Amino acid sequence: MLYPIMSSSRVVCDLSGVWNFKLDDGNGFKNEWYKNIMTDTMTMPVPSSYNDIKEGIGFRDHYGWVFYQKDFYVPEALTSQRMVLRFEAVTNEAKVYLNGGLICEHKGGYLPFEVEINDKAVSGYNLLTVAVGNIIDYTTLPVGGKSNMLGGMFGEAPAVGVKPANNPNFDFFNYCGITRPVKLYTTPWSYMEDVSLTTKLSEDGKAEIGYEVKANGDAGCSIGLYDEAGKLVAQSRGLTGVLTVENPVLWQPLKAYLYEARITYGEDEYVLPYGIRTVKVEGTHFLINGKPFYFKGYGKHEDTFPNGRGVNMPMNCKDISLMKWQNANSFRTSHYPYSEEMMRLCDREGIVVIDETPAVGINFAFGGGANFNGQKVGTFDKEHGIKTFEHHKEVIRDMIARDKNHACVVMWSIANEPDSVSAGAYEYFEPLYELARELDPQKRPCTLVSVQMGTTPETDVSAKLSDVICLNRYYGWYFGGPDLEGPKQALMNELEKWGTLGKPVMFTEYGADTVMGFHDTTPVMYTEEYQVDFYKMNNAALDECDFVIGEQVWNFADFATSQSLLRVQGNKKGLFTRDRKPKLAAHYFRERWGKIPDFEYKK
Ligand code: BDP
Repeated sequence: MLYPIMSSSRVVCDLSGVWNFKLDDGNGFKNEWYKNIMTDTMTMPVPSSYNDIKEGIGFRDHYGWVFYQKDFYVPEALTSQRMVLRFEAVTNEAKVYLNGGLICEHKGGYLPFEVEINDKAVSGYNLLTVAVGNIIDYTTLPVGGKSNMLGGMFGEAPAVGVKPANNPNFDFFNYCGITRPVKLYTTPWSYMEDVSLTTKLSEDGKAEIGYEVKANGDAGCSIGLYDEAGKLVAQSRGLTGVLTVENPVLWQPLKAYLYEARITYGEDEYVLPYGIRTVKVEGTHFLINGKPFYFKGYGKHEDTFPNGRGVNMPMNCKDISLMKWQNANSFRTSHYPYSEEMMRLCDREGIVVIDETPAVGINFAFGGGANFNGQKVGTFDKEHGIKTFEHHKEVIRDMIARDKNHACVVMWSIANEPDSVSAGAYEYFEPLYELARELDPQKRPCTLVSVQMGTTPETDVSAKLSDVICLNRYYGWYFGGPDLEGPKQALMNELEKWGTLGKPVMFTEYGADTVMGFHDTTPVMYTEEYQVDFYKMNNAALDECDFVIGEQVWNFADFATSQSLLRVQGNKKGLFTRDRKPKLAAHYFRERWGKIPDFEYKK
C-alpha cells in the first residue's frame, strides 16, 4: 500500500485539525448521528487518542463508541480525478460515513485503510463522520478479556452485572481514537496501486534492485533510480524488471542513504525513498549487508501526554535523538505497527526496526489463567479459545503491504508473548509464519517474542518457527528479584539451552520498574541504583554468549497502563521518564553501548 504523496499527478489534502466529538450515549447509531451535523459536541484534535484530552474517569475509560465529525470542502478541480479517503489508523474499530451514508468499516487500530469516495463526495462541502469503537475482546488484536471469559493480565475480568469495561490482556493503556492522519488524496483513473522493491548485492559490488509495479490498466511504465544528489543512476521500463546500480551507497544502521525511485505509469507519477541494504540470518549471526549486526536498543511504545497513541512527530524526532545520544541503533515496534511517519523517519535516520503486529495478549495463561464458567480454558481451545486467527492473517498482510519497502525494517515479529507452548500453538502459528514469508518480497527473517512462562527450546514453537529467538526475560524482577546472584545463574542456565539450537538469540525485553528520583545506598527495588545493577547482571550474562546478537531493554520510556496494584501511574521500566528525562540507567547504557560496535561485536 502506497503512502500518500504529492506528485505531478497526485494531490494530498490533510484533514488533520480540530474535529467535533461526542461520546456515544447508547443512541448514536439508533439516532443516526452521522446523518446530520451533530449537536452538543466537544472539540477534539485529530490525530490524537481522545482519552487524555478531556477530564474525568468516565471520559478516559469510556467503553464503546465515540463519534468524530468534520466537514471539508472538495474543490471542483479535484472531482475529475480518483479521490481516496485514507485513514492511517483508527483505534480499535471504525465505521466511516460520508454525507450520511456508510462508506467503509475497518477492524484493527494500527494499520491504514482507504476508500474511494467519488460516488459519495460532492464538489463543495462534505460531511464526514467516523464512529470509533474501543472494545477489545478475544476476537481482536490486541486481545481483551470479556466478562466471565478471560482473566486479564493483572486480574479477573469484571463480574457479570458490573458496568462493562475494557479489560486489556496486555500492559499498556487502551488508548483509542483517530490516532494518525486522515488524508484525502487523488490519483489519475489509471494509476499505480503498489510498488515493491528488493535488493541483491553481487560479489563485484553491484546492487540489483528488483521492482514490481501493480497498476489497474495497461499504460506504459518506467522507473528511474536517483541518488541523494538527484543524479539518475539506473533506469528501466515495464511493470517489472531490474535496476542495476554500479557503485551503490548502502543504507547502513546509523548511516542512512536513501535513493529515490521515481516511477511513472501512464499519467501517474509516484516517488518512493529506498535504502539499498540486505538482511540475512546465517548460523548464529544476523547479517546486515553481509556483516554480523548487534542490536542495541529498546522495546518502545507510541505513548505521550496528552496525545496518548496519537502521532507526535516532535517526540518521534526527540526519541531518535535520544537513541543516538545513547549509542543505540534499533528498537522493536512493541506492541503494534507504528505510524508511517515514524517508519519513514527511521529510514532517514538509519534506525533499525523490528516490526511487530498488534498481536499481543494471545495468552490465556496470564493473571492466573482464563476460565469459562469456572473451567480452565486453553488459549487455542477450539470452542472457547482465542478467535483471532483470521484477523491475525489480515494484520500480517496489511503490515507487510505497508512496510515491505522500508530499509529500516529488518525483521517481522508475528506476536508478542503469545502462549507459544500450549496445545494448538504450532497449528496457529505455523501458517502465520508461512504467510509472512510468502508475502514479503525481501524475505526478511521472522520471529515471535517469547514470554518467560515455560518457554524452553523443547516446548516453545518459536524454537522451530523463528529465524531469530527473541526472549523477554525478567530475571531479577518478576523472577528472582531483589536477589541478583541466583537469577544470573538461572539466566545463564537458560541461555545455554537456547544456544544449542544454532540460531541467533536476542533479548527483546528485560527491565525493572524504577521511579525517577528514588535512590538508596543499598540498591533496593524501584530505585535508580537497582535498575542499573539489574542491567549490569543481565548484560554480564549476555556478554558471555557469542550466539546472543542483541539487547533491547524494556522500555525506552515510562508509559501509561491501566490502573492496577502493580502499576504506579503506569509502567516505570523506562530508561527515560515519560517526558524523556534520563534515569541513571540511561547514562549506564550510554556508556556501555558507546563501547559496543554496531557490527562484529561477537565475532
Ligand atoms: C512483558 C510485556 C510488556 C510489559 C512487560 C512488563 O511484553 O508489554 O509491559 O512485560 O511487565 O510481559 O513491564
